[in-house]
Amino acid sequence: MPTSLQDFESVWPRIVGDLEAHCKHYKLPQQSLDWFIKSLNYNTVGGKCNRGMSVVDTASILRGSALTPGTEEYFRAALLGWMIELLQAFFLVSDDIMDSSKTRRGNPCWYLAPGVGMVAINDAFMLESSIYVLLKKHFRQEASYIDMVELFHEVTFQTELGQTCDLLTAPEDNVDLSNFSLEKFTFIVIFKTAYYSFYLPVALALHYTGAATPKNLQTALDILIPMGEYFQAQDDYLDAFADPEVLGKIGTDIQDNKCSWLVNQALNKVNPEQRKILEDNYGQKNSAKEAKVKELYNELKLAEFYEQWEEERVADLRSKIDKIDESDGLKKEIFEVFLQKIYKRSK
Ligand code: DMA
Ligand code: MG
Ligand code: MG
Ligand code: MG
Repeated sequence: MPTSLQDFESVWPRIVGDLEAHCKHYKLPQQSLDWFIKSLNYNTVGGKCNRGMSVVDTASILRGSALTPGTEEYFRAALLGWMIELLQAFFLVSDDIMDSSKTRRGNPCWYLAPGVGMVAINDAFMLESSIYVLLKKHFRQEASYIDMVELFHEVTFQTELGQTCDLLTAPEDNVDLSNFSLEKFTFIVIFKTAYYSFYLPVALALHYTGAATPKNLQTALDILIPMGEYFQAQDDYLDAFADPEVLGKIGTDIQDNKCSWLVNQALNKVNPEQRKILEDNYGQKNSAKEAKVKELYNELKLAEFYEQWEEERVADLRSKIDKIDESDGLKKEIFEVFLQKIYKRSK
């Protein structure tokens, strides 16, 4: 049985308590402490926690029985999961500023919350630094400590490379559709999403249970990177086609001139007149122009095309999972459970 969001969230107050104690040790003035705790709760809690809960679920599958909520073993696996959620919070707070987004998880983006503004930049840094405070406090004595520290550092760097490419391929003042390509799309999504969202949870669980080897980490990577690629294509599809009320965020990719899955597929399908519509309307901060692009997406039947493409990708992932050799310490179930969580998601 996978862990429940309720059990996973039940360990969060203890984590906030640890970070609070660390700040109190430095005699941080109360107003700043209250601010930090408010930012921690606003930005880290309230999402689906798929990434974080996957650490617990993967650890349970690896050891062959579910970790029991309330035990120290559960707490430590969940703590590693919450560190991914902190990393995600750091990325999202800054991503929303850079993407000029308005809402996140059904609430105003943190930088738009009353009285926050650009303090959000420092708040993002603090969310990231919190990971290493917690890792040191709870895992310093473990043989896998330095592997976990290096893993967080490397995955953070990879994500930032992805964000760099995402942002530079989407200049605000220069819409040039010939800049886009599926090759660039693939680099962007693997780096900005797949490493931290898919590889990191499983790699952490392998380190946590002491089962990590160079070989099984590589096998995990070989499946989880394409799974993350699929997940970000889904994110791009939902950006234009999902109900923002359900998704919890309002799409910005068209107005932001993003090299998204949808625009790349559109470019493959357009005739010269349709390409002109894209050129005249893509990448501008204008909702009437955004609506014209969406109209073209409908004309090109991109939603239907996406659904077909999704089936192919999922079939391909299932066949990759099927070929896993379980003798090197992995279980097919880890990847099946992960795929099940995202297949045909609506948020
Ligand atoms: C997501 O890119 C990547 C990171 C590192 C946050 P995105 O801008 O498509 O995400 P979202 O759609 O959630 O703003
Ligand atoms: Mg964004
Ligand atoms: Mg972004
Ligand atoms: Mg998106």
